[in-house]
Amino acid sequence: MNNETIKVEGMSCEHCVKAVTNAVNALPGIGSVEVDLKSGTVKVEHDPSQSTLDKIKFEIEEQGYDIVS
Ligand SMILES: [Cu+2]
Repeated sequence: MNNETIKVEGMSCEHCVKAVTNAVNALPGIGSVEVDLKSGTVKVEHDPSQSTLDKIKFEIEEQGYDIVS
Protein backbone atom coordinates (compact mmCIF):
# COMPACT_ATOMS: atom_id res chain seq x y z
CA MET A 1 0.00 0.00 0.00
CA ASN A 2 1.21 3.50 -0.90
CA ASN A 3 0.17 6.64 0.90
CA GLU A 4 -0.40 9.70 -1.26
CA THR A 5 -1.74 13.18 -0.59
CA ILE A 6 -3.50 14.77 -3.54
CA LYS A 7 -4.18 18.50 -3.59
CA VAL A 8 -7.66 19.18 -5.00
CA GLU A 9 -9.39 22.43 -5.88
CA GLY A 10 -13.14 23.02 -5.66
CA MET A 11 -14.20 20.85 -2.73
CA SER A 12 -16.37 22.98 -0.45
CA CYS A 13 -18.91 20.94 1.50
CA GLU A 14 -19.93 17.54 2.81
CA HIS A 15 -21.41 16.68 -0.57
CA CYS A 16 -17.96 17.08 -2.12
CA VAL A 17 -16.41 14.94 0.60
CA LYS A 18 -18.91 12.18 -0.12
CA ALA A 19 -18.60 12.43 -3.90
CA VAL A 20 -14.81 12.20 -3.82
CA THR A 21 -14.70 9.53 -1.12
CA ASN A 22 -17.24 7.31 -2.87
CA ALA A 23 -15.63 7.71 -6.29
CA VAL A 24 -12.18 6.76 -5.04
CA ASN A 25 -13.48 3.95 -2.84
CA ALA A 26 -15.17 2.41 -5.88
CA LEU A 27 -11.75 1.75 -7.41
CA PRO A 28 -9.97 -1.55 -6.72
CA GLY A 29 -7.12 -1.70 -4.21
CA ILE A 30 -8.08 1.31 -2.11
CA GLY A 31 -7.24 1.00 1.59
CA SER A 32 -8.57 4.31 2.84
CA VAL A 33 -9.68 7.73 1.65
CA GLU A 34 -9.54 10.83 3.83
CA VAL A 35 -10.77 14.20 2.56
CA ASP A 36 -9.80 17.38 4.38
CA LEU A 37 -11.82 20.38 3.22
CA LYS A 38 -9.74 22.96 5.08
CA SER A 39 -6.50 22.07 3.35
CA GLY A 40 -8.17 20.85 0.15
CA THR A 41 -6.41 17.52 0.27
CA VAL A 42 -7.33 13.91 -0.30
CA LYS A 43 -5.22 11.33 1.49
CA VAL A 44 -5.37 7.97 -0.21
CA GLU A 45 -3.92 4.63 0.75
CA HIS A 46 -3.78 2.52 -2.40
CA ASP A 47 -2.24 -0.53 -3.98
CA PRO A 48 -0.56 0.93 -7.09
CA SER A 49 -0.72 -2.42 -8.91
CA GLN A 50 -4.54 -2.19 -8.77
CA SER A 51 -5.18 1.56 -8.95
CA THR A 52 -2.44 3.96 -9.99
CA LEU A 53 -2.20 7.48 -8.61
CA ASP A 54 -3.08 8.80 -12.08
CA LYS A 55 -6.24 6.69 -12.16
CA ILE A 56 -7.27 8.02 -8.75
CA LYS A 57 -6.65 11.61 -9.85
CA PHE A 58 -8.66 10.99 -13.03
CA GLU A 59 -11.57 9.69 -10.96
CA ILE A 60 -11.55 12.81 -8.77
CA GLU A 61 -11.53 15.02 -11.88
CA GLU A 62 -14.48 13.03 -13.22
CA GLN A 63 -16.46 14.26 -10.20
CA GLY A 64 -15.85 17.83 -11.34
CA TYR A 65 -12.85 18.88 -9.25
CA ASP A 66 -9.45 20.10 -10.33
CA ILE A 67 -6.22 18.40 -9.36
CA VAL A 68 -3.60 20.90 -8.18
CA SER A 69 -0.89 18.34 -7.54
CU1 LIG B 1 -19.79 20.36 -2.06
